[in-house]
Amino acid sequence: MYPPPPPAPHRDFISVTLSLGESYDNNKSRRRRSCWRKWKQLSRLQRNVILFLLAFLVLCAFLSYTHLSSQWKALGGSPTEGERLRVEMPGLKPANPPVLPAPQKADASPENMLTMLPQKPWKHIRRGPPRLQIRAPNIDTKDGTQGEDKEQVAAPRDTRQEETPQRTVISWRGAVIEPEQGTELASPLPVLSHPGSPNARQKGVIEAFLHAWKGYCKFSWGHDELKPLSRSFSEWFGLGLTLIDALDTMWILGLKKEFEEARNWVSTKLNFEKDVDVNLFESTIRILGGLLSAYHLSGDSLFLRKAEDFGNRLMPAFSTPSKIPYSDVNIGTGVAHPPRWTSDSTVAEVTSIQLEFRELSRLTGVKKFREAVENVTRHIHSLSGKKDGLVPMFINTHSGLFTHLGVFTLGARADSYYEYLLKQWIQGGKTETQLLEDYLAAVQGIKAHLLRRSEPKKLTFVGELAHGRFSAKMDHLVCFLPGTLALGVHHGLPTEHMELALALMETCYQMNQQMETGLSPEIAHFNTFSQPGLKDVIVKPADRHNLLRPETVESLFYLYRFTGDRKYQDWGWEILQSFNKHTRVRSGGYSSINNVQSIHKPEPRDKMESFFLGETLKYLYLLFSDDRDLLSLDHYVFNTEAHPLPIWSPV
Ligand code: DMJ
Repeated sequence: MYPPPPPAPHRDFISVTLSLGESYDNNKSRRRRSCWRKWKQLSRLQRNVILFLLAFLVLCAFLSYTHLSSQWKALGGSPTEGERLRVEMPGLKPANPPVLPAPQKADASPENMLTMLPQKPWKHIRRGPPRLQIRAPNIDTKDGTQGEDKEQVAAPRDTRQEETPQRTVISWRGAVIEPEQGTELASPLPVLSHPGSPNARQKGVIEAFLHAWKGYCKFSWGHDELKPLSRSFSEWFGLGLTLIDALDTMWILGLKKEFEEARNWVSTKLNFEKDVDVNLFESTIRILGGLLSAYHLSGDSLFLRKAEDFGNRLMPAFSTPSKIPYSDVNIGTGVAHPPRWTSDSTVAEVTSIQLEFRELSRLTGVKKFREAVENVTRHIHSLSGKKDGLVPMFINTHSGLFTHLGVFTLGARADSYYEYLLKQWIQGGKTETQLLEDYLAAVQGIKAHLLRRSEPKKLTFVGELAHGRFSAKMDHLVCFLPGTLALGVHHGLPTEHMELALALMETCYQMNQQMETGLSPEIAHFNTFSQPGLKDVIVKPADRHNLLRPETVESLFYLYRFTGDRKYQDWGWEILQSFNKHTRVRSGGYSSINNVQSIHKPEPRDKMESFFLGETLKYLYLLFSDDRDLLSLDHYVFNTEAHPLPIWSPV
């Protein structure tokens, strides 16, 4: 009924039969016979495939053996687990690849794809040992005869030891910046051993300092600021601000007698149990910073005790809904508050107290100091409202959000945010990569949005941006930037930052040099159009005052340290002479002036700011030194008030 099935096509199969549980028969000849019978039953193709597989296995076994034995010989021992795995699994990557992993993405914009590798060191500066004696903290070396508090502070502990910093790699525009290893306590604490006799220019600074100090001692001893013309004083916090700000300068300049007298005042008269409001930022950078530096340089634990007391009194400022601190705190009552007209704080103020509180934490072992300020850093790191790393000028203490969005400056209210990103990264032994990321992003933001060139000299300047509109206005405060950029390059950041530093240094010098008095105005505007007879720097009547600020000479100090170019010393010398000519008051002290464009009527304002002694004269003295180990920048980082703090030693 059905057609017969078609003949089956001929096929060869390789069949593998696993016969489990077959009983063992000890009859060898029977087993041999049945194997042979089975072999004969296989087709030719089946037999060839089996023979080929066997030959391949033998070859593999032989090759593996020779490779392994040569590796063992080379290592002189048996293979490690990792090596065994790599032999067995050739695709496995080595645990420690000899090259760094591909740089992580920092900014995907095409302009940021420029290659920066390899990092060329900028005219390498010898990084010798610091000119410091290393000795244990001096627990009350002073006699304490004036009834000072003899209570001992807890021995410095390294709170950071509890953490093992992660070794991560940051990339920026293709540059790979590898953080250094973790940090350890810089203990025993270093003490400055005073170097040989000062040179002629340094003597000029000492003379200026002593003249300023004479006025302070005569007319305002123990008060905040000297009013040199009226031969009196002004109070801001009522805490001997100038005296504390000047302590480490006296130590560095070798003014031992003056230092000793000031130290006695701190010991017997400085009392923080006072119903007085202080500005958190200003008092941190000047008082806390000043006391910590005095402690490090002198080794006198009095200063650390005072610093810890003061730090504790500032802590209520951080008790806000957002943990972004209020601008002011009463150190007697512990009541903190924002300014009367707003609940905002200034961004530079809340981000430029970290070096000091972190150091206080490290020295005392009290974690809350560090935690409070690092909360702020973390919060701002992840906050929106920035423009390519540039931050707005205000932040709200309730919401924790930036306010007054869209206005960007490197001047007042934002300046030291950028400075402290870099300096904290350095302080912490270059392990905190978020700080570095933010700093590098900000430098790119400056380049992308704030740089222009003036006419006729084509000076590079840093302007401001307000809601997309560029303004050719640059505060003298911005002149911290060349020094900070150069410091970054010294610590391994892209050498292109140095090009910008050199250009901006020239600009800051011109801001002084193009004025009749040789002193910079508080704010400069730059001429960006080519018009005959116009200079690069234009000054508006309201901006032509000079407050004896340090920023130009601060940057000159860094630039001279890193380049060795003596023109920077010469520029600093010119500026010191201009201060002497136009701001010096005969009876003692120096005064800020109203008009840098008039040599006949500079109009003294009758005030000597504490930073003239704390910063301006200190940076000038260091600028004129040819000893790179005098407060070596590999061992110290200066806070924004020029108080040197130790870099936590790399392990
Ligand atoms: C100082 O108190 C500090 O340098 C601060 O960062 C800016 N203002 C003055 C000096 O100009």
